[in-house]
Amino acid sequence: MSSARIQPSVAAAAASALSSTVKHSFSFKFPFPATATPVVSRRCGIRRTLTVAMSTVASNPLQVCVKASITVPDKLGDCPFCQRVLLTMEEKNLPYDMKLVDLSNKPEWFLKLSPEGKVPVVNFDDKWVPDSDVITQSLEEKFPDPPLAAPPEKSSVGSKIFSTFIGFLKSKDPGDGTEQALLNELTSFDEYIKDNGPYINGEKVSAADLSLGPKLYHLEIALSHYKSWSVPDSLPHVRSYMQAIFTMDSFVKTRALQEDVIAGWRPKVFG
Ligand SMILES: N[C@@H](CCC(=O)N[C@@H](CS)C(=O)NCC(=O)O)C(=O)O
Repeated sequence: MSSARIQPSVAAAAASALSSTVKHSFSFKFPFPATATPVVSRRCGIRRTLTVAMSTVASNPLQVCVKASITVPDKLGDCPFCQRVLLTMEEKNLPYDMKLVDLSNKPEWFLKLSPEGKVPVVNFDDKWVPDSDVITQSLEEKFPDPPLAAPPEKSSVGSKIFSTFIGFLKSKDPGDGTEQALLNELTSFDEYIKDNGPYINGEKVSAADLSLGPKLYHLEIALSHYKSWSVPDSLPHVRSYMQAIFTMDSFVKTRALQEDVIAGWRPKVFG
């Protein structure tokens, strides 16, 4: 998909020109050049990045609250569930408007629309909906084209990798079996991809990959940093799968900064 982001140098002009909802389609004319830099506007204490995706479907951008970076101002943060939702919107060519939320100091406006205080939350028909499972399901129902749903038996492929990764990351005892538990899950996944790949649902990327991909990205960065560990060469299909997902345009556009992933896991490692 093509996308346009608006330069910070014109942010002030853009912020006054654009309301909180940016209406656009292919016919929308930007008064300034499209670049890969986000626009950040501040209004009523709401820090907002306007990301404008050109879609063949002319519709209002979806409003999505996501975690803000803790290392760089006004950047997307390191929430794999937020990235899953953003990836789904990107793959469905849906325009969206991100609201960056500082989770270490949750603003009042955010707690009003997300009483649990969690991201992601997305506004559908004037209702704020939490939970990436629910949000991605709703996106599939409301915007079925292109279809991303995988059959239920495939949706759970690789689903234990994230929890076993966290177990190993937190472990302080090299002999407690947590590394082996992760290796077992990765080995099953390697065999699955070898027989069914290159993606979980076969030839095409599906919602199952958009859920697992961000978690593998966290696994790679956090285990490399905190344990000097990487997916072994003996699991080539996992490695090529990760490479394929991490280099997708939509993934590159929505991924967290490495510094944020490292900082985000620090309390789990040392806490
Ligand atoms: N099951 C939820 C999990 C969302 C979640 O745990 N988000 C984290 C950020 S990665 C969060 O908002 N944490 C804030 C908090 O717990 O205070 C989903 O899939 O959306």
